[in-house]
This record gives sequence, C-alpha cells and structure tokens, in this order.
Amino acid sequence: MFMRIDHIGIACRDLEEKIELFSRTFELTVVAREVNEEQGVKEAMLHIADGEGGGSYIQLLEPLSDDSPVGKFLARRGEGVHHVAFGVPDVADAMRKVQEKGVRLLDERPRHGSMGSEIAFIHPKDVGGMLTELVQAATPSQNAK
Ligand code: MC0
Repeated sequence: MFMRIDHIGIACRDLEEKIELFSRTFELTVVAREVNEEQGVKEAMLHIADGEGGGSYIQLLEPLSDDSPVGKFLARRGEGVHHVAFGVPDVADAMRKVQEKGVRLLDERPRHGSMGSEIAFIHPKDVGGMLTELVQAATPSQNAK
C-alpha cells in the first residue's frame, strides 16, 4: 500500500525561523509554501530526495490559530514531529483498505494537501500513537518518477 515516506510534518511556532534552521543545518531547499485554511496551517515543504515512487520532504507547519490541530498539539506537546505521511498510488483505495482493517480514519473523504495532493489522516490512537497521513501526489509523474 505504501510507496514511500512522502513527508514528516513538524509543528513549529515560527515558520520562518525553522525554515532558516532546517535549510542551514541540513542543506535543504524550500520547494513550496502554502496557507491551508481548511487544515489551519501555514507551511513549507523542504525537498530531501526523489526516489522510486516520488519525492520526500520535511514539512514545517505553523498553526493559523490556537484551536487548530497544530495549535492544540503545540500547546500540549510543544514543537516537534506532528505526523508521518506515506505516499500511496490512490488515496481513496488506501482509505478503504485501512478502514477494512478496523482502523479509524479522521476524514470521510480525501482533502486538499500540500502541492496539490489529496490526503487523509488516520487516528493516532489506532496506529501506535503516530498521527499518520495518506498522500496521493498531484500528478502521476510525482507518484512514479
Ligand atoms: C493529538 N494526539 C496526537 C496528535 N494529536 N497523537 C499523536 N500525534 C499527534 N499529532 C493525541 C492526543 O494527545 C490525545 O491523546 C488523543 O490524540 C486525542 O486528542 P484530542 O484531544 O482529540 O486532540 P485533538 O482535538 O487535537 O485531535 C487530535 C486529532 C486532530 C489527531 C484527531 O489533530 C486531527 O484531526 N488531525 C488531522 C488533521 C491535522 O492534523 N491537520 C494539520 C496538518 P491522549 O492520550 O491525551 O488522549 S495539515 C497537513 O499536514 C497538510 C497540509 C498536508 O500534509 O498536506
């Protein structure tokens, strides 16, 4: 079902400060910046590598408000890894397969994610405490380079 790790999402209080830190420390380049009102985040994607199945990234996330998912996470746990996202060829199919195994999805249908992707989240409590995201990249070429 999973083709690759698409991205690791990291919750931060100051997006610009963390972009500067990650770019400088790990020599990564920002390839996309976005505000996603539906998810309540301002974010940046830092490219790591392209491999079989597509790219992988570090995703830096600053909350748009305290009562958004990332805002609540920061208040409870502080800055750090917020979720892990796996690349899948077909997000609706992956959602169905996961649900059949008795795992709770947080989304009834795919939502809009970074760089035009389609995404869905799995409840962290059902998969060992890790908030897990399924990602279908925007174009077939992003899925299979
Ligand atoms: C909460 N919990 C987590 C967690 N957030 N565990 C692991 N990782 C996280 N990120 C735990 C809490 O500590 C709590 O555990 C339990 O889950 C239930 O939490 P809750 O009180 O219901 O907390 P809420 O209301 O904050 O909801 C958590 C939930 C929510 C995961 C359901 O954040 C959600 O629906 N997230 C999916 C959407 C999202 O995260 N969007 C932002 C990224 P205890 O043991 O205390 O009961 S958007 C994004 O990333 C997009 C743009 C993209 O990738 O393209």
